[in-house]
Amino acid sequence: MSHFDTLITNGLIITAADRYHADIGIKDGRIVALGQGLSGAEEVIDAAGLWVMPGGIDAHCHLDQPLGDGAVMADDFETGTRSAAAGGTTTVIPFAAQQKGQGLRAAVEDYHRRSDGKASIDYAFHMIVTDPTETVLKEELPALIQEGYSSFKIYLTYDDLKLNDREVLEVLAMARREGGMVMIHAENADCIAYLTELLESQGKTAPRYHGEAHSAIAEREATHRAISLAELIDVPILIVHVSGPEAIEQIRWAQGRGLRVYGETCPQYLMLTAADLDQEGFEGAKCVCSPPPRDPKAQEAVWQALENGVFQVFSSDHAPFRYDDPQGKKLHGEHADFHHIPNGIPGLETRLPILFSEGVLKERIDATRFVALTATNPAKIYGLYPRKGTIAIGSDADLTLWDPRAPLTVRNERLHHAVDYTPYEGLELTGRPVLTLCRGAVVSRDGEPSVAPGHGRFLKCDKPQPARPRGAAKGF
Ligand code: DUC
Ligand code: ZN
Ligand code: ZN
Repeated sequence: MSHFDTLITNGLIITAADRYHADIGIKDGRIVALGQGLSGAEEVIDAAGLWVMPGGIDAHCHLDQPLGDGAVMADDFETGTRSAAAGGTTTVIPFAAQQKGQGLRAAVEDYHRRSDGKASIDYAFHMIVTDPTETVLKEELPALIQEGYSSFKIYLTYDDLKLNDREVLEVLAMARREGGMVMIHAENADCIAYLTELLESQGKTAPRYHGEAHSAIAEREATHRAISLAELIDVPILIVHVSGPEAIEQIRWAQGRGLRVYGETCPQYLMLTAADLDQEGFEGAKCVCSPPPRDPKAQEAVWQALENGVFQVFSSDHAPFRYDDPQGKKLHGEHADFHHIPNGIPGLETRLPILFSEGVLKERIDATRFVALTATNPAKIYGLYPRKGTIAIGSDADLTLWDPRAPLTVRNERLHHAVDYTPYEGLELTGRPVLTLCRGAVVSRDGEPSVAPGHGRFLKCDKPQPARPRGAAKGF
């Protein structure tokens, strides 16, 4: 009988800490050996010339999320996870979203029904808390955090999602007591509403004005407020989808003062600008997302913050709406005011190739930081480490083999999501994930999904160590 189910030989292994040549022995979906000259396997994969990295963790994506306004997400767990796998990702963490008036447990149960048996890669759930009633704060959230749903997102904007400052404080105090990780969408709702009305009163309703309404100042103010509220409670937070220098400065300031404030950014803030919203006709709607892409100086600031450690996490914020679809971007027709356009852009499959090509190969970040940002840090921050996010004995055999020389042109027709466009059409990249394994099974080969839906398993998350408060018990 063979020692191993699979051996990956001759590859250059890259983790968040090291790079070295070694073979990887896999048994029952786990890594059981790392060494040189390993032998005795059912299947041998020769990785000569390839880089072997932990499979990507996309810790912020939206799949089959029910929305109250008639819009429908194009991707469910089947199409979303096959697309993620083709792009080198082996775990996704989408959101079980509470509707106002709904219990949180009901939202989680509903999301299990939506995902059961459909995913081709592993998945955990964050929650979205929109209605922090006493039952939610005192009973449902503490129990759910204990049961493996240890992170959740709150919003400071969007009428149907936002919490006021008092509610944020109550939620943060609960997170501190229970050990949950709080993700915050930081934009100032009143600033956006004011600017939206002003622009509309001047007849400025085209998609490009979405960028003006979602001012970077509104993002900066909300980021600072989120940090202040978290400092008051003494609890770590993570600011999601940071778009530029204004918010980055706030996060860096907080980190400089020793606060546990983490930051996340996404490919759209590296690759798109306000000019992408300003296209012929309604085309700009394809790039409407919040916060919006800004300008080349903002892109540069985002690159720097990836390099210098202000950001810990790089996610897609995949929010899939078809363009030519009355349930998608054209929910209110092709002449809709910008603020009626569903927010979000697709990116599950392009997230890793973009950062690999534009970040690693262009030497803006090194390969170990790429691994930290795309796999190891999200695993640690959301309670999946060391099962996920690294290459170590005992970890799940979630691996992506990269050909660092292969050219890759992004074409929507070659992607595997159910969205009818990519904002990166025609983008020329270098480096491709040529083989992706999730728990030892090949889930994509040469950019094509290769596993049936249902391979993916639900993951319970531990209470994350980075969610622990800094110290002094405050009696909250
Ligand atoms: N903004 C969000 O907050 N979520 C989904 C997509 C987006 O653009
Ligand atoms: Zn958000
Ligand atoms: Zn999002």
